[in-house]
Amino acid sequence: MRIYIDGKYYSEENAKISVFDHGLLYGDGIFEGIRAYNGRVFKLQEHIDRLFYSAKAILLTIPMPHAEVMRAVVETCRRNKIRDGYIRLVVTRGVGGLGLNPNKCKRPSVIVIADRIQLYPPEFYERGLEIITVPTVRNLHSALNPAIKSLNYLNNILAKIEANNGGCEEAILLNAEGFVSECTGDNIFIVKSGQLLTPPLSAGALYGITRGVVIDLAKKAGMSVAESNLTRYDLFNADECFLTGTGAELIPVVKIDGRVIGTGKPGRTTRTFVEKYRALTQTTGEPIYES
Ligand code: PXG
Repeated sequence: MRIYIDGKYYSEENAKISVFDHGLLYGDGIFEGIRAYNGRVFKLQEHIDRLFYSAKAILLTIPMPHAEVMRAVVETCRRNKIRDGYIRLVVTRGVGGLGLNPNKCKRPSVIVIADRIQLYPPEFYERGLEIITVPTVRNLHSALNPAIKSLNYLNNILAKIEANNGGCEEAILLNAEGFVSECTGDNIFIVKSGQLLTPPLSAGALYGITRGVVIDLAKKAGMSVAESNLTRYDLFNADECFLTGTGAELIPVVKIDGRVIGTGKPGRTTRTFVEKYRALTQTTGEPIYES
């Protein structure tokens, strides 16, 4: 495997960063998780835009322009002969001292890892997931805005541990007001009386790229879509529920906190979105290889 770090490509053994990098010392940095399908990088522009938005929010200057970051992602895929894969793009604050002052970090580091994708088991999609609400509350947007895809994922990790301890793969996080925000690595949607509903960003959700694609697909299909605050009660009484994320794509949810959702099987609307999303991933994106 060849890994991109600051303009150079290294073998797995030699791809190393300093123990003084503030990405390690303080979780001071940002990242993106991107997928490649069928020789193309899916929604690359959107991921790079979000990376730059995250950077702006934490006053981090990415030391290269958008186009160059895009080229680094595509070139890393090419050098690793990726057609279908998973790309992790990381920007750290860089090497500094043992104090938290980021001004001591002279140059942020840009890292691109492109690997084969570890797909979720097919039964997740066929049967649907059972998920639970966990005690860990979503970060306050006035403290650390969950819209920032930062290297500090402890809020999500704690929720994931609590889900796992409860025998579930995924957790629903509520925000401090008790409204549904999202899951640990996925956005959440419900279908109710023909309408598609998902929490707004102000509820503590990440501006998910898969979320955006699903909203567009729904609007194109003439479906009513609303970004509105949802309570657990709304989830329990939904006709259908599903999660969206780059890694997961769309996963149906069939049980929440012991309540069966809809018929207890993946719903028809959810299955339609799964098919449309998969078709899009196979036919669109930034080409990795010259055609
Ligand atoms: N919420 C959170 C907190 C996330 O981290 C999403 C929603 C979905 O966003 P996208 O843009 O992917 O639709 C994410 C994204 C992983 C992995 O390795 C996690 C994500 C993306 C890719 C891989 O678990 N999370």
